[in-house]
Amino acid sequence: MIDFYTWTTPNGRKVSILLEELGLDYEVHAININQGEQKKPEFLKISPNNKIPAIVERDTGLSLMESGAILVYLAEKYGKFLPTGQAGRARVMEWLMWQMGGFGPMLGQTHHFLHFNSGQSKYAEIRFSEETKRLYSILNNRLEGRDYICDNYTIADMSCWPWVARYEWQRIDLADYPNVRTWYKRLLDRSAVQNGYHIPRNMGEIPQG
Ligand SMILES: N[C@@H](CCC(=O)N[C@@H](CS)C(=O)NCC(=O)O)C(=O)O
Repeated sequence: MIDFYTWTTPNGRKVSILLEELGLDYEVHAININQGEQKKPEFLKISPNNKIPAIVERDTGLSLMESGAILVYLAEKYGKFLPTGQAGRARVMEWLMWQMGGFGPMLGQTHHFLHFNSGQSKYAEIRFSEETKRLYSILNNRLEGRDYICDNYTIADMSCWPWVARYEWQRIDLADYPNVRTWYKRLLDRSAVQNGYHIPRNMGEIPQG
């Protein structure tokens, strides 16, 4: 059994999608980051960076923060969605790191400056909007002739998909990135992705691309 601490955000959904894909038993603990619950001392013991997502494994007592680390840990432990061969594993790690270091953080800033605080800073709006479009182009190029980001469906796909699900907040028209759109819809067809999206609570219809 895994205790899963999360909220209705892309970083949380990466992990809920993997938990669903693996069919694991887990208990959801909603941490309302809009009400500052991530700053409570009891949560700090589990997540030293005061952010969701985090997991605690009941049988081992292991607690982990950082969505990328959680994805790698669970994929390795259950032997799915991360190749064991050195080259295949490296390729998935490459795209997972691309998501963790670029696609997620930059799009997160885009949400702040274009969606939540539009009009506050023209400079930031242009900077993050341009970078968002650049990153979508990179993903679109990578997906040319491919069903998934790497050779098979992996944690690299699961890490990027919930960020693309917020394309409206990013003022992105997926028609401009046809390979991303086809891939987005391919994953959207998976019941584990749909179930994972609605953790910790149902947020209405998932953007259809
Ligand atoms: N690099 C971290 C980022 C986690 C993160 O930014 N979580 C956000 C929600 S998506 C959060 O907890 N924000 C609350 C805050 O910043 O106070 C990861 O991938 O797990």
